[in-house]
Amino acid sequence: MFKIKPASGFPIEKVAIRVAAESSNGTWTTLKIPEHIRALSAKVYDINNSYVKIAYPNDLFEEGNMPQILSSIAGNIFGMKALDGLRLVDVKWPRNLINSFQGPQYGIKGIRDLLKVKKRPITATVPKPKVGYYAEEHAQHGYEIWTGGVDLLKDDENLSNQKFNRFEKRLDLSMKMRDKAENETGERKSYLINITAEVDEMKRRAKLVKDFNNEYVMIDILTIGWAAVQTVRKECEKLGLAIHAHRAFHAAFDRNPNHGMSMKVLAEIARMQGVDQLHIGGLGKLVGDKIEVLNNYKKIAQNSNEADLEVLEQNWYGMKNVLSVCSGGVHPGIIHRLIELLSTDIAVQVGGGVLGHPDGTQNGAKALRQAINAYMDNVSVKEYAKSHAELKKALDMWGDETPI
Ligand code: CAP
Ligand code: MG
Repeated sequence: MFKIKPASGFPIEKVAIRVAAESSNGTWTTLKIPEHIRALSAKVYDINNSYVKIAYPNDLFEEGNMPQILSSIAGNIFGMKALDGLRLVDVKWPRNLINSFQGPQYGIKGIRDLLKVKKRPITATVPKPKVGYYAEEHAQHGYEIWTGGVDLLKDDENLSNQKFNRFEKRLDLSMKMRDKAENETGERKSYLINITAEVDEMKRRAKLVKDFNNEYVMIDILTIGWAAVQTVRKECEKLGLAIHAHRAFHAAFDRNPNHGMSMKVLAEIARMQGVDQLHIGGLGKLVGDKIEVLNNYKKIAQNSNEADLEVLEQNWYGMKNVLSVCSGGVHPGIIHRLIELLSTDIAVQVGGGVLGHPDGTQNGAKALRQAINAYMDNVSVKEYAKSHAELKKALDMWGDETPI
């Protein structure tokens, strides 16, 4: 399903046909072609105002090759002069293509089993500032985050192996802190450590992560590219590691409602490529309204979804689901909005809303966990804060405002 804004003077029907042609096997002029090639042409089958649906013959696509598929349905067409705007709104994926990708190794159930967290939302915290801490400082924040009651320490998207914080040293020190935190709390703790790099280097780092006994790697799926995601997924199958997918760069594709592609489509691809958890928006400081976040959730958390104005129905044919991570300007005072919109089957990722707590990181982590516990106990955060000092301080600081 595309949304097309024709260039002036071009009727939508004509532009729709050009999009179908350029994204399948046509070109700018008419060719005399044999019948078997004509059978590979895409067809415009529905036009509803600016929404255009195009059907593609299955044989156009190479199974298991996402770059090839996207070079067709999300390739040259975005630059056509016959249109001023083109948005890939949604894709209905056929069974054979879905089955040609690995999909998630763990899925929500696998992640919950791994962390031994049955029902409540899973929690994660990224130390802020994003980059700059020495490995020792980073690991110390990790210790405070974990012992404050958070499940997952997370790296920021632009922290990898800089000279002030080397990957292996950070991993080593963090794992020592993790073991300590697990002993002290009696809870499972893990680390979303960012292995984002060139592909061979990512494989090397993933192996290190396994050697140091961690359960997760984190990758920036859009800056590394889909083929690289697929390679990491294969590597993680061998190593038994779960994948946390950060989506930095997504807004370059999905922010303009009249151009690019929707986050839903990116999320669908991420599911096929096999990430176990994915950022879908947090109704906080970054773009993405309620409808968008909910649709992202439906596409990755459910086994099927129904059609809507900007949504095509989809059956996932048994492919595992993906844990939705809500992040970006989230703090204890606004978490309940995410749970109410989606469910408790999400992960809540909070950086500034923990590290910015007036009484420090560990108390910030406690406040985050208390906000989750309040929801699970069916008590408002305000009420819960009366008997929980850390939460009270967080609410005094940030109220229930959404940061911009
Ligand atoms: C959040 C975050 C995440 C974004 C990603 C940041 O920090 O670490 O990367 O949330 O966006 O760098 O902004 P805060 P999204 O908790 O301090 O805001 O989840 O929308 O992909
Ligand atoms: Mg970040």
